[in-house]
Amino acid sequence: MPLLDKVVIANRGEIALRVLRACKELDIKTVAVHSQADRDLMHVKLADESVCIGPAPSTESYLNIPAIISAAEVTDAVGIHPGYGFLAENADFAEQVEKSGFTFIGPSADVIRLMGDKVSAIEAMKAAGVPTVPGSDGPLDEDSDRTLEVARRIGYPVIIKAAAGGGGRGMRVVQSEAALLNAVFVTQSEAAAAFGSDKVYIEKFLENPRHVEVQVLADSHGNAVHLGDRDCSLQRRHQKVLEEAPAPGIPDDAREEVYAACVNACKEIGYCGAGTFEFLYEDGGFYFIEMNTRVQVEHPVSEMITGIDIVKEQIRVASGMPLSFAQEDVSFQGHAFECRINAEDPRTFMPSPGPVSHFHAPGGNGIRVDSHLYGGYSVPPHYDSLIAKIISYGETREVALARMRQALEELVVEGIRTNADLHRELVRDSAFARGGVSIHYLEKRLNG
Ligand code: MV4
Repeated sequence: MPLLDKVVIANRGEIALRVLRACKELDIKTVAVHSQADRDLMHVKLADESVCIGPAPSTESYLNIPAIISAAEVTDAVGIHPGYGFLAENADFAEQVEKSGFTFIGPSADVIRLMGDKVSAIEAMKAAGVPTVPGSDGPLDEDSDRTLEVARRIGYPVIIKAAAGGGGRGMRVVQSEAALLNAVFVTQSEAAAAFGSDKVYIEKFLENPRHVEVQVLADSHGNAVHLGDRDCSLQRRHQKVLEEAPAPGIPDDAREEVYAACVNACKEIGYCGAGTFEFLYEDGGFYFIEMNTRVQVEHPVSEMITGIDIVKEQIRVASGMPLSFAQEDVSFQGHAFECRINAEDPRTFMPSPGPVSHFHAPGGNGIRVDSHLYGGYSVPPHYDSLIAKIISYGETREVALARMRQALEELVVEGIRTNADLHRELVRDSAFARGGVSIHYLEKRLNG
């Protein structure tokens, strides 16, 4: 079974460059599709062909499904890689790509849809033996007595979540029974307005968990593997800031048990491609919350500790080929960190676009920089503010962290404001250095 011959990269910035590099390694022709504001993107220059798909606003370009499919048609491409964000988890996009005769580089539209509805995702995972958060095990209905009963059974505090939400959108914590029914009503109304569905569910609210996620890869021949876990607890307003692999301090037996459940779930749901199982980890237990059906920003830390190229595997399995390795071939070695460098004001966190006068990427042993930046490039104001990912690897967590400290010293980004100094502080933070801080640590540190 041959690899796809030509791929449209339906994204921008660092991930578009990351996908282009994987295509080049696989000797696959590349088509960059870009907005009018993105003519100067590095991957547009490096791609074999490029097509302007619309004006700067992403609704008219990177979210413009007909424009992207037309670009595939006019360039005779055969596959479309969605990257992350934009259309990556849009089941209608995946469906239209396939119906137009192209290969969507990701799981089937049906699986994207199943995981997009958090109620059906949890149901599927629970059925496959993945540990979930105690909760309503299904959507809340009109029967408010049953709602009160569910909350009483699991115990307060509880959290109400929109089935169509995810990533922190459409949720509300409830501390006591007196506040429950009103909170359900408000969450339903907000969900109807934001997502066009008022479906909500209840979970026990875990007060001080870590965010630990499991990377998986699966092919269309029934093979599924895991690439270990990542700790993404350092976040601000649901935006991850600094990630690492593996998650520190997790007992081997707990880890192996959750890996086996994730791999089994992939087989049960007919998963194909790269995916991430998101868990809350508290008091030694894993609790599934969501599955992401795309390649993630932080995938490089898993690549560093396994030596596996996740994007190349995505393309292989989308082409109908089997994974290039089996679970027994995966050996986990060392530790990796990733610092997300954003073009943003260090105090207000507001985006700080504009021309980059100087850019110097760090280097040396164990340092990888995934960035589309170059001196003279101007960061457009229309998109996400991620401008670079600095990834460090070491045989031990301490070595990887020391390398990250030095890499951040070497980094130079001039002309725009960035969060580099925040990272320079975090890699010197004693609690972070010990490992295992919770999802609330960074915000508490910033506000305290
Ligand atoms: C939770 C939770 C506590 N208990 N669910 C936020 C993002 C979305 N993926 C799920 N989120 C949470 N769900 C229960 N039952 C706390 C969060 C949460 C969170 C989770 C992961 C990373 C950062 C977070 C920040 C605030 C709240």
